[in-house]
Amino acid sequence: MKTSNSNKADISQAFNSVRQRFAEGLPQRAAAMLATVQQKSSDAMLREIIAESHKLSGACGTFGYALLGAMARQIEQLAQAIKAKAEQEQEQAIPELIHLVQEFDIEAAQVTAAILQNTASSEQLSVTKNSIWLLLDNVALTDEITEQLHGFGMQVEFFTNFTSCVKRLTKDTPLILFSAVTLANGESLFEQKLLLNMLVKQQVRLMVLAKTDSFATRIQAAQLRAEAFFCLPLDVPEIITQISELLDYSITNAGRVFIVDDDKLLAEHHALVLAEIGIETRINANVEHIIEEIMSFQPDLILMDMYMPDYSGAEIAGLLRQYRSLKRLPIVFLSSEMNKALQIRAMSHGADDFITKPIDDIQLAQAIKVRLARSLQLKNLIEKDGLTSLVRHAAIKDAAEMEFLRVERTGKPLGIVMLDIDRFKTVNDTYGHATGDLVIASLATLLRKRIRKTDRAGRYGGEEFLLVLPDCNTKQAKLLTEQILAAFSGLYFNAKDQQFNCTFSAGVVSSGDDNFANAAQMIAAADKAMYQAKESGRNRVLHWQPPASS
Ligand code: GH3
Ligand code: MG
Repeated sequence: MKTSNSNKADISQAFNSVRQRFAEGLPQRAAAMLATVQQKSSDAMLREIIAESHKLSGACGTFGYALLGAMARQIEQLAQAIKAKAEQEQEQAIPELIHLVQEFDIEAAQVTAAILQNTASSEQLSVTKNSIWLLLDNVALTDEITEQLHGFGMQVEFFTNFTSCVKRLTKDTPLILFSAVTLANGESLFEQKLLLNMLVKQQVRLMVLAKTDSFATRIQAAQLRAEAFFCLPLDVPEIITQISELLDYSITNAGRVFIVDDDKLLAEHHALVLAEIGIETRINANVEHIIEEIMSFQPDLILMDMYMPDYSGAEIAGLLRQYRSLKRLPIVFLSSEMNKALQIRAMSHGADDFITKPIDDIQLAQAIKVRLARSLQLKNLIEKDGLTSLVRHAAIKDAAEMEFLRVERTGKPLGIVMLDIDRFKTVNDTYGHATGDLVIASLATLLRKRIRKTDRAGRYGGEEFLLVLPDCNTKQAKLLTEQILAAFSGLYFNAKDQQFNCTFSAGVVSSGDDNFANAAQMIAAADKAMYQAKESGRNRVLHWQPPASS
């Protein structure tokens, strides 16, 4: 009985893995079919389309992608019908065929995106909207951005005029609209009242592309709450980074608030109010353990009552500021208007701000939300690297040390991965530094997409990255890194009319592999394994082996 169950499990696992590989290859097959159908109409072209769509419709059905299967069948039938027509009539029917293949291409990208998210982590399953709409009339640019975004499993739709975008908005909502300020026909985004209203109502985040950089245009964009402003010539990696940042932020992070209040009921009430707007909270359980509690929760802001019987809020703020890693953590006091003198004293102890009581729930939530957003923004600017939006060397090392301390408390293994792009110098030398930057930014985006919410990724050096994976043993860390490697080597970059891809080498270690004294030793071990991966041929993930005892 047991055997047959485990057999079944094996078979279903194997099936899933094949299904996944099929899905991963779909976008490329769809893209190839699109390229074929866009060639000059000929019998050979049609035969190719018929053969490929026939194969795809069968396989899609087998693997449970019914819609894609049906779409492929439609393509096949139309191509058959066109092939049967006289040559002069064929020409007219081709646009419809191209249209069907384009739709297939978009749907295939979406299916793959969903699969990638499933394998990335179960937490990402809850992600519903991952879509970006592009409103541009520059076809080459649209293609370039779309291709990049598809590579990261994002869903992209594009529009070439404002009206079609408005129509679509009545049916669906993207997370982000990336729109040109003016179109070639003279229409301006700023005049599209209906569209702009819909964006506000549906809480779509707006990024704009202007032809030139001017104060007046920037102010107008700011009035529309555009969150990013780009000009020609476009820095595509920068756009991708900002889009992925906005997405990550919208999906995962409304920030965390740590509440310190001796009145437990009040603290719980505040926690509920903040939870309502998606902010994660934790209440200080024991003031004498406050440092440990803060270190383990990693809040983005502290909300503290100023008057507490045992210790004043100002004293506790002073205590927190003695810890280097807590020096920048914003502390907001709840205090009454009466006590200006006390407020000033609290400021001198390192308080950042006051929210004056009495305050109703909505005001409190709004007040915290605004401060939190600002604080996250500043934290990002300080800690994050501009090209990749990942935390920098010092911050990722700090994160590793912090997680290492947690291992001692929880006993759960910590995985550390060091990875470095292979022969990256050649990429720079062959395709230029800007393309090299694009490769780095792409790997960063992929890392962010592929790791769990509790994992951390940092840019350790130029083309070197560090992953910090709590509750992850060597085997799991290796598997994850291998999946990332497979996805990365499947990303194709275009430069100088050529297509190329890259690989990386990685070293993996887990806290259980040896008696490590700190995270720095684990990082050194991961680094060593990474160099062994380089020496043994690159494009691989090796785990650290303790030196053979003599
Ligand atoms: P290996 O497979 O052994 O890692 O070879 P490699 O060529 O990747 O390694 P090497 O260390 O010789 O070269 C790394 C290059 O990465 C050198 C450096 O100029 C480049 N680099 C570092 N940071 C950046 C960056 O931010 N952008 C770009 N475009 N290049 C960078
Ligand atoms: Mg390298």
